[in-house]
Amino acid sequence: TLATATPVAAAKQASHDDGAVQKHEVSVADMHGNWDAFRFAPIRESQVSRAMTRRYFADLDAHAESDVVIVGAGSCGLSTAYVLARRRPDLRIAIVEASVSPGGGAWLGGQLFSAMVMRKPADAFLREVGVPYEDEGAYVVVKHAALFTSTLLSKVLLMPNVKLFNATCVEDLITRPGEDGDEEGIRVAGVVTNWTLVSMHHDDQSCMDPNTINAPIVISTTGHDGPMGAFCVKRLVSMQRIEKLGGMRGLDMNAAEDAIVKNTREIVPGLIVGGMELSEVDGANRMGPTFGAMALSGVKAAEEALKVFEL
Ligand code: AHZ
Repeated sequence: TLATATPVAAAKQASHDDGAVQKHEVSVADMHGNWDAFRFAPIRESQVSRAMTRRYFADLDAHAESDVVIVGAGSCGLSTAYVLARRRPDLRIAIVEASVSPGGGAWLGGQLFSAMVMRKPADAFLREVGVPYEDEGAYVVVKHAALFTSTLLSKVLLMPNVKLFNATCVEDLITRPGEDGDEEGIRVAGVVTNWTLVSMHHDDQSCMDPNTINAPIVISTTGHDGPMGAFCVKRLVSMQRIEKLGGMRGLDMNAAEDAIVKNTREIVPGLIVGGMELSEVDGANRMGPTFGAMALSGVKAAEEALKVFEL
């Protein structure tokens, strides 16, 4: 008929047919020695586009109102997400990561070396996540930092209550007036986001307005200062909510790791800060390539957020 000859009708027919093809499951073993007969299940290009865009826009829609936004998917942000999402599967958690690749600085142990060191008692976190290590007494060693990051990342991504928006950056905070007559104060009530490639071009393109996510709790783990790092605390300074940053101090592994975990806290109502972003607020030392404080700062940041939901 004329109707089935139109491109749209043909596309509908193709997607109907594909549904039938997908029901037949083969094993990899079935393919051995059978390559002449090999072919992929047929597909129409629009199906690929729709499979991605439908899910992405449904996720954007659902997470426009989130319970928690985690800014930055480095070792601290991913550890935070793991603990929070496991403890409270009912919370809707959005992770916003500026880079295409989540993981921050935790794909290598330090410099260009692959092993990752964690001082005890952070080995407890590795056991909980299921990352193997060698015990060296006061510290443990994961044979490749990428094993830590990929294992943690895969567990976080499998959780149904977590959505990672990568290649997306937080470019501002949503704020509300402070409570109970605190005229100077503010409460953080969510984040302003944009695709990172768009954020990078605000200077040479005309207005490309951002998106928003409302959430009662934002956990910022954007790392120490750098091109993108320490984003949320730098914004608190520019909006005159904190006077100035302490500035990250020199390297002292012993002082730095204890301080980062102990100081992980709600800096202004609605904004919890963890990981190396904190060193910029407090003027804490850096620790270099030892990652226990990042994992346990994440555990504490999650716990701080849980207090709010358990009120
Ligand atoms: O891309 C950043 C990285 O993946 C991301 N990020 C930064 N600004 C962002 C923004 N919006 C969205 N505006 C943003 N994402 O945040 C992530 C930070 O990860 P990281 O590994 O840099 O920080 P961390 O605190 O999780 O781990 C720090 C690891 C370090 S640094 C250090 C030292 O310098 O001595 N030692 C350790 C263990």
